[in-house]
Amino acid sequence: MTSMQAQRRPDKEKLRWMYSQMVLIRTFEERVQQDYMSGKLVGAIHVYVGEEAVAVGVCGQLRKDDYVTSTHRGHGHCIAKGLDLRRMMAELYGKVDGQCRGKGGSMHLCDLERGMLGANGIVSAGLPLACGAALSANLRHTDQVAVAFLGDGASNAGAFHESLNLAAVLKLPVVFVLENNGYADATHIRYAARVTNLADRAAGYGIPGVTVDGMDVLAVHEAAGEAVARARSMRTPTLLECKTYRYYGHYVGDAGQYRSKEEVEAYRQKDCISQLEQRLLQEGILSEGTRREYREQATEAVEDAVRFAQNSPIPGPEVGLEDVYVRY
Ligand SMILES: Cc1ncc(C[n+]2csc(CCOP(=O)(O)OP(=O)(O)O)c2C)c(N)n1
Ligand SMILES: [Mg+2]
Repeated sequence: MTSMQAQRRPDKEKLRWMYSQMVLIRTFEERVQQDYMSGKLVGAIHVYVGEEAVAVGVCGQLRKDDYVTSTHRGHGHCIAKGLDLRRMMAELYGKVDGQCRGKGGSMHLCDLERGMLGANGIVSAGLPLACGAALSANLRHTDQVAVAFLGDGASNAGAFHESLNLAAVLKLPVVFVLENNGYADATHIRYAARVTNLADRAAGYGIPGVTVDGMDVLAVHEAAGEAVARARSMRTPTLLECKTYRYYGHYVGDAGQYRSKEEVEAYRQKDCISQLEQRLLQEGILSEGTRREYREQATEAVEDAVRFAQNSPIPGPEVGLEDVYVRY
């Protein structure tokens, strides 16, 4: 896609891609949770289940050479940006064939060849990195764009405000994708902000702010298409808020007692995968058969990744100091 051709109305192929990607992310994470709880994975893990429409709707508008910075809840962003499932799983297993040779884990997944500049354990730290990537695109006179995913909690951090201002004044091609899932750990956003739509904060920096239903992948895809086109062709940043929800706790193992079963159930009723599935079945873009095929393919891909991860060796102590220092 060139700058002005950002796709707004997805064709059948793109719709099927969106469906298969959302199913793949969910299947991957359901398995990750199981394996974590049975003690096979290392480090802390935060899953994205329920929020898949945001990563897929946004990344569906990006090129391979566009940049993404992610968060501590990054599996969905990585999969939608095209990272290799085997290497991702090996990283979560702490094995030598992982993206960071097993030394990083869930919060350091990255793949520079695919523009994934990294998940990040520091809340809001991906935003300045996206500004830097976008500045480099401007200096190199390319039309690449950078997307920074962030949470509602991150939007209260200083780096958020500094990054939006910097992007506005330097005309950086960044799309700030604010995944408002209502909570920062156990704190509801109503205790932490006095605006209903966090996208309203964009006005303070003189850039467009847009709020969309983050459970609707088509709405996300359309709004992301406009924001990406604005960044590519006009170097104008956007704050795109997607209202979404995580079905599980803040981290794997968190019982999430700060919210009611009814609240979780209400969001599950609006599930992003079911919504798209119903629509595609009605429009004849999916059949019962292809629906099953996509789900089976996802299960097989995840099984394959798990086998790969299990067969990969644990890194030896000699890799401890590798990749730490760079010699110029
Ligand atoms: C700078 C910093 N402060 C606090 C934390 C601890 N912490 C990890 S995730 C999180 C909540 C983040 O909430 P949000 O940005 O809404 O993202 P979500 O978890 O909802 O995806 C906090 C406070 C951290 N990792 N980094
Ligand atoms: Mg949140």
